[in-house]
Amino acid sequence: MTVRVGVIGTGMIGADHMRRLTTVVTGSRVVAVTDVDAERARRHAEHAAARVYDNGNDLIAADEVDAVLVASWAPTHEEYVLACVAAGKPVFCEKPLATNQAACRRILDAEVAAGRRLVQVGFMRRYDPAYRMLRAVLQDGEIGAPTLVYSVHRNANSPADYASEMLITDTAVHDIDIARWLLGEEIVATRVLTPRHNRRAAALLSDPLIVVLETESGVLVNVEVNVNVGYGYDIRGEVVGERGTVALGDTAAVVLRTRGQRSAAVPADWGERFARAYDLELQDWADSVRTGRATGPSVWDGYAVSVVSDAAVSALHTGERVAVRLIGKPPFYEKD
Ligand code: NAD
Ligand code: ISE
Repeated sequence: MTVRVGVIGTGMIGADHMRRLTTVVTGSRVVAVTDVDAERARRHAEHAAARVYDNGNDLIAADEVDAVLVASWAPTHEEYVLACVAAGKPVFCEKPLATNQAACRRILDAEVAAGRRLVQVGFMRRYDPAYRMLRAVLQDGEIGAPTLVYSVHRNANSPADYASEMLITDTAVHDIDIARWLLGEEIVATRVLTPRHNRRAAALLSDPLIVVLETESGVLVNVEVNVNVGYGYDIRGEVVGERGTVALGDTAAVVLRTRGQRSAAVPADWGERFARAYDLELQDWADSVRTGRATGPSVWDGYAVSVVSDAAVSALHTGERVAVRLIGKPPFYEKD
């Protein structure tokens, strides 16, 4: 069976995901497209030979659409994901699942009421081969029990309309999710520290930030969010254990040595750094739609990350340590 996908939002990542679903992923085809920028939707639909819909709700309801990929702006995610769940259609939603914990909770409750996994969230780092190897080392027990995690998330530039809270809600959400996944435990509290402002960033943007996360067992996760570093897209991660450490390796395919210098390229952006991870996450999603067995980042992961990110936004505003309170447990479905 070929999964017939409808795509909502054909901006930067939506268009790239369309290309993947059309030319990289096996067993999927994009049949329907919509965007509030109708011209953009038409242009991308033409490449994929897909039909253009006037709006997301019509696309979700269409008989020709088996599953939906939501890559529109974050404030629109809740409405579309809820509509997919109500229609019983599997949905891949780009991060964040929704803009706050109350909205994520509504989606979680809706999926639980539907009684089966329908939602996958776009936390693609879980599919990155390097992060997977790092997690395997941790699980082998090679470095002993973890005590500290360092996570560096640097972007070359941030968009002009970026607000300080977005360093957390749009960027650090990846680090929050990967820390939970690597350590296999939830975050219980957070603090946010604000170093001197990077003058490359907009005057009112609190950039960079240090987000400190505390886990259930007492591991401290130190996240540097730094979104105007200019030199490229730099993602680093290291876990310190009781008798060793494990860190992500360098991403460069080659290292140049010449004129007394040694150099290696830094990826330009997320599209380059995580290209393979995006391929694997969408292949996994398409496979899960076909088999009915979903294993990717779940609605619970989307909810848990949003509770932490809401707490971190509050910590940014107050300067206080803020406790994280998750309500309930990851849902269990008979079919899982
Ligand atoms: P973008 O602005 O380039 O694209 C968003 C598109 O959605 C635009 O074309 C816009 O016209 C369209 N849109 C907005 N509201 C809509 C609506 N109601 N219905 C249909 N279309 C609508 O943004 P982007 O960078 O592609 O980001 C989109 C989403 O993907 C965001 O949630 C973002 O956080 C996420 N994202 C994830 C990653 C990742 O690494 N996983 C990377 C980039 C973006
Ligand atoms: C973007 O939306 C992403 O999700 C990228 O992975 C992240 O690095 C970037 O900061 C976000 O703006």
